[in-house]
Amino acid sequence: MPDLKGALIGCGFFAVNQMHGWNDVKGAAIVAICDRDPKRLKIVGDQFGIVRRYTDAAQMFADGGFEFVDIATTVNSHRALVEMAAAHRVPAICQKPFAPTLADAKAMVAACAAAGIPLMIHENFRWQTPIQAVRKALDSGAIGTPFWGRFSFRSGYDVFSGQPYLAEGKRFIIEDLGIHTLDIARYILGDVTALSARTKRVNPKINGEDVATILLDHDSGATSIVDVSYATKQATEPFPETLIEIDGTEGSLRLSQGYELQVTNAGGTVNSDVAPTLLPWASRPWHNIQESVFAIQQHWTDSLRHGKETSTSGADNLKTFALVEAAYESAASKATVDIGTLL
Ligand code: NAD
Ligand code: 89V
Repeated sequence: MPDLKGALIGCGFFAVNQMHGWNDVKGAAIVAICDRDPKRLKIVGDQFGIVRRYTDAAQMFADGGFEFVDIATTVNSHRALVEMAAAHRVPAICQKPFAPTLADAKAMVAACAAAGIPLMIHENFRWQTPIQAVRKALDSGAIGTPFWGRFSFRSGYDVFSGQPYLAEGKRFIIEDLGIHTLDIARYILGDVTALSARTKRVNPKINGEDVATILLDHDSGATSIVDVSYATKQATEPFPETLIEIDGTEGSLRLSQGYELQVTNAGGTVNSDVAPTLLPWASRPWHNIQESVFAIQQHWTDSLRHGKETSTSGADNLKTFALVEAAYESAASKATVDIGTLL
């Protein structure tokens, strides 16, 4: 079967990882790129040898010749670009965060459903090797039924030099990074019924919150904590590792710094190394994220070829995005938010 032809919109900081990922994916290839900034268009076009280049997404869609689009722009353009894809009946991947508001995200899901095209949110953290290893350990029944969890991302890494817009928005860590951690909590312990949150801004040079602590009630009856910080200076910087603790009826599981997974039950304790692969184009410490970019893009390609729903479809990701909205609402009101009222 020939490769699926794709087009990519947004040739910025993160898209370079996506372009490397597409080079490695079996069954798809990028044939056209678009960025409204001609400098970024040239840098990425030259680096990856893409001849078809556009500064206007509408023109690229009008010219066509591709079977899916990968939207790698920042959040404010997501709705217009996904709706453009829907209008042209082109299956779409959209980077996280889904949209500026839950109402926009719902409209995007509705537009794609009406057009009959798949929509996947590029929510890649659940595709990281260590997170997949945690999922597998739970699926094996090694710790019985989980009743408590903690999903923790605490770092002092300077994310602002690569992504200066992160310092500018009124919202920061929940919308940008907590969104991944909340998605991991859903992926590991299931959907969430209610949530309460507290936030803080520690770094005086940014506009949004850089610390958040979120308490989640899961459908299953489990309780979990999602705690995220970009204001935490430690002896060994863990960026970009998500650390996980799960207690179950038959044992417990700990994913600790250095990508070590420990599973304990009546049979004893098993330690394993669940470190991500350092792909040839990747660089530490980003390799954990970079490998998951390749993984989610391969998943998209396989799903599109076989007509299957993706793990992080638009419909699925509404349930993660609702947790983001709920966390901001709860932090402002100090009340617990019922997730069902948002969906
Ligand atoms: P960036 O600002 O470096 O790049 C965005 C690019 O999109 C820019 O070059 C800009 O000119 C272009 N662009 C914006 N609107 C456009 C439009 N309408 N048409 C054509 N081009 C347009 O941003 P970034 O850091 O690469 O982030 C992009 C997205 O990736 C964000 O949503 C961010 O949250 C997400 N991101 C995801 C991960 C992850 O692991 N999933 C990591 C980093 C960033
Ligand atoms: O993954 C992300 O969305 C990135 C970072 C890891 C820096 O938060 O923006």
